[in-house]
Amino acid sequence: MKTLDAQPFAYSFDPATTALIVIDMQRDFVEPHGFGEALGNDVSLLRRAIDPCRRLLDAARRAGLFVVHTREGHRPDLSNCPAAKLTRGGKTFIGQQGSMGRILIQGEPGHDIIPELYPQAGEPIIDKPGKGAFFATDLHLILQARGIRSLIICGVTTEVCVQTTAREANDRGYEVLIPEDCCASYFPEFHRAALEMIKAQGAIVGWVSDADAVIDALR
Ligand code: TIU
Repeated sequence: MKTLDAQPFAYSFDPATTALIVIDMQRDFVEPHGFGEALGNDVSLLRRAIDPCRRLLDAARRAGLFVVHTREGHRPDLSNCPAAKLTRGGKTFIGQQGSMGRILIQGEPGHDIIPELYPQAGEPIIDKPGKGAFFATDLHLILQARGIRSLIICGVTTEVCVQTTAREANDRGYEVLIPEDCCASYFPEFHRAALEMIKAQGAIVGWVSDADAVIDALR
């Protein structure tokens, strides 16, 4: 077992039953001219998470942790995009043409993971139609087959896909740890509030720490 300083109290995990999940570090969210920017957001706020994620990903790979990546997106014919989701976003809609291809559509350049955090062979990529990584995907099955019990969750955005995935994981019986500098939001106050909610009431959803603490524990 490895133990690290975390909030609201120390967190222990067994690397053999722990997976690192990198949520939606896609060009559409993190790079200029994608979905995130089209929604009116400043992507530089999300780019802060790239370097901590990169360092943690390197450490996790060295320590032999199971690594999983997710991407949010839809089929080109939009058949797995609910009408309620298609109409959101103000002036920009899923499936519209952007400068990195059709927005949040599988197979388009903007849908892919940023080069800095690109998956390696053997690291599953979960394509998900929703915000949570467990909804309408085989993630739970893949984790169960590997005997995974604890998740370290990174990625974007903190209060949307990271938080939704953390809550889904908690309800499925996983321990959840979020390194706060490895996730980010277009709204820094939402990032802070989401992490407060997760660790409140004695880690009601999970624990919060940072990249350096997890990397030290993995050494
Ligand atoms: N818009 C926003 O903050 N997030 C998303 O739409 N998806 C994810 O968080 N991945």
